[in-house]
Amino acid sequence: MSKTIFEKIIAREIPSDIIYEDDLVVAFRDIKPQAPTHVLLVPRKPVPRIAEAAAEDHRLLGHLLLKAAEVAAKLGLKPNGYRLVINNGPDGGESVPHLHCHILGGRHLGWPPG
Ligand code: DGP
Repeated sequence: MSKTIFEKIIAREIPSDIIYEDDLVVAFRDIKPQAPTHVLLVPRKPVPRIAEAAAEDHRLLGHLLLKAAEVAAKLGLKPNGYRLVINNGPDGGESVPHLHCHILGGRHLGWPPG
């Protein structure tokens, strides 16, 4: 299987603005920001999408969410709030088949999403 663009970012094979990493996840700025702050938090393990996550990913998924909140706070988003988004499949708007959590903030975000 060929590497996803996010695996290449994680491996430093292509450049990106990495703002956090640990043994399980990596966070970097989205190349096409949809808000003043737009960061992607991805597991190092190439789980294609949340629908493909397995019971063994339990700890990884918990870690991902806790780190999303931590990274959002580090980015100064905690006082005004922010949104976490995980797109799944064509109708969900998924374009990269490597699980990622969008962290969006810095402006008021409308609801419902488009
Ligand atoms: P999604 O549509 O949920 O699969 O989101 C994929 C996001 O990935 C999208 O907001 C743009 C971002 N993206 C795609 N290619 C790159 C890249 O090469 N570098 C960075 N930093 N972000 C990328």
